[in-house]
Amino acid sequence: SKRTRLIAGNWKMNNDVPAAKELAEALVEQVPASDAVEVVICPPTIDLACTSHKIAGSAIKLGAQNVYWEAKGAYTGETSCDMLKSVDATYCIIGHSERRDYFHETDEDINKKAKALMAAGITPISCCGESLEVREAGKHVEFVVDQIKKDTEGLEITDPSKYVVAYEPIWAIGTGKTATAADAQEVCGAIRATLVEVFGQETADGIRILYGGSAKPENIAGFLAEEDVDGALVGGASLVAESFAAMVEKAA
Ligand code: G2H
Repeated sequence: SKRTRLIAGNWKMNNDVPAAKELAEALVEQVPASDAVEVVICPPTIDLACTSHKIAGSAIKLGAQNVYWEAKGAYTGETSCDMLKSVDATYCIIGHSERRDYFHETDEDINKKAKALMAAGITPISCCGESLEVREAGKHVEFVVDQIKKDTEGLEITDPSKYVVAYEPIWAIGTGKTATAADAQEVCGAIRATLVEVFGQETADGIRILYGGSAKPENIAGFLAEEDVDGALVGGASLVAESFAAMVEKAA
């Protein structure tokens, strides 16, 4: 397709500073460089600076897992876009289902984060996805379409390679239960159609849509073979250098 694939590792709340340095070093050694695939790792906030230092000069790019939309001030515990830029982070995950569930993030919050990141020149990886309950009710497509509309409201996208969507069915996250490639394509196709409605065909054609949820070396090729799946957001398998490198290799 006309889109460069993207494999992003979401370390979640794993790896202290020494462990992050070690994993970053192993990734620099093992992840193959290829023009066909962009590679991003998203360590915890406390690891961003040391990881950035370790991957400098390699083909691996840095992303954060969260951001706050205000520029600075009395927001205890939060991290601004400029702070992310100061460690050369060029991507940031927003709206992961764990943040929606455990930290009560709303589509409105996610929309504000996307706007702040894009104004700062950082590429959002904006997550969406339905629960098991919604899927069993057969309402997964309309649920995700509604999230996309709310999360993208009022966004102006000039470079479609600088806005990324990740579809992560919540029932497939960290559970070992994967959606089938056809399940992923059904929703990713509907996401693309919604992006066409919101931004027009040309922009929508350039936006990467990732699949997430127990993606691993054994199943990634099946997802990538689908028309509207342009990469993966990888949790568990991104914590082992060999596995993450193998996934990049399969995408290259
Ligand atoms: C979904 C995914 C990465 P895992 O949360 O964001 O995690 O691959 O462990 O299911």
